[in-house]
Amino acid sequence: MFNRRQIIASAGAAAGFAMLGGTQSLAETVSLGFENGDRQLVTYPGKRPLLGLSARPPQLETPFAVFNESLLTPNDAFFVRYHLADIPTEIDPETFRLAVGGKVETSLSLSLSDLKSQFDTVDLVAVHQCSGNSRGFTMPRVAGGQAGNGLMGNARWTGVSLKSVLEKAGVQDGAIEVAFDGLDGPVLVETPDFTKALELEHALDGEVMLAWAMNGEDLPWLNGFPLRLVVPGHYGTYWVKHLNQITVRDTALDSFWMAKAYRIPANTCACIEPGTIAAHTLPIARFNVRSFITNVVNGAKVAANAPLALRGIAFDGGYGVSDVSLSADGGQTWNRAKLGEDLGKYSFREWTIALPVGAGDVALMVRATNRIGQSQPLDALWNPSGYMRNVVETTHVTAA
Ligand SMILES: Nc1nc2c(c(=O)[nH]1)N[C@H]1C(S)=C(S)[C@@H](COP(=O)(O)O)O[C@H]1N2
Ligand SMILES: [Mo]
Repeated sequence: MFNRRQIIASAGAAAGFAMLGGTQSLAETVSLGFENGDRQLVTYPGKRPLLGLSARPPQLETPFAVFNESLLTPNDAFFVRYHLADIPTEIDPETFRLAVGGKVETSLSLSLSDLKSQFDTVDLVAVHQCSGNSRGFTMPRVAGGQAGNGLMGNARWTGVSLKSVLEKAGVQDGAIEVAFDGLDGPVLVETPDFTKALELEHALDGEVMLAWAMNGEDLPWLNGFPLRLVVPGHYGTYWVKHLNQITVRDTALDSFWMAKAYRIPANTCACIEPGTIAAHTLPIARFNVRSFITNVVNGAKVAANAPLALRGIAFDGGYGVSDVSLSADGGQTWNRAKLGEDLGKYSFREWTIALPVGAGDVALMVRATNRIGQSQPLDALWNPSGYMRNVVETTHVTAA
């Protein structure tokens, strides 16, 4: 399997295009439903045709229909996001090493087989979502990748706990943070390298993982082969890909990606009046609650005056979804959906319902609540980066 990966990578490097540019398929265009939301389907190594957002660096969005296929998002359909164009095109999994250093008793240099043999292997189903998922729907519009709802996915991650690796290295007194760096880098020196940090307590919570597999297979190249950080319930920006360096720190990391980017207004809604500037900001952290209908799309024709079979997904930042309710009358009455199999508190939760609908234009709304009572706003909130969109989603159908 490793050999196959390396060949894919070297073929990409040789072609000079395949890894970084992908191939465009059939000039097929998909509309995401907002201004400038037309996307071409593009094909990259290890991926089925996905919605292309940019080529350098590669950014690929999952077509929404995939979320109706299965509760676990297939590896070849999983979204891809990078910030820096210099992404690795050759990695030898035999010589790959993870360095663990900084404020530790013993610096470590771990191969993949060291990770697999020296620590307990753990498994966790968790949603991975970019902070800017759904940004393209933000009104008034904001700068940044104009994404539909496809910068998310749910997978079973396999690896070791970060805690076990940090314990082996021995964290020194006075340490406050753990920083992470991957093999990708900037093309221009002026662009800052992509580095992120977690507070020490979070890094030691036993849930943050160093993962080498996704849904039972090696990580796809573009999702961080051969090793990535998995930070359950937290936005994708912390899920550092091609992870090769962990540094325990006694000062806060003030990299561009911590100090300037991925920050939200420091209030409970993470929102401000459009056009204003937040007085105080915080690093983005846990997911808020979201839910989607997956089997019926905007513009669908359905039977009038009959129960409509709906299904979809809901998730939150790791407290667990406790309720999903739907309305077919603009939010006046809500009907409780039946929750499906529980794959764990960090997973997509499936729901189903037979929802009575009337006739004519019907607005279907879905709203989830989690175990600590967090839910979704009926009116969209706004922040200048278009992060954390979680408005109650409305699907317009015609019942005839
Ligand atoms: N090395 C590296 N890791 C990274 C990034 C990056 O640019 N470089 N982007 C982060 C962001 S913002 C997101 S949303 C996720 C995307 O992960 P994926 O491409 O596997 O979907 O990776 C994170 N980890
Ligand atoms: Mo992201």
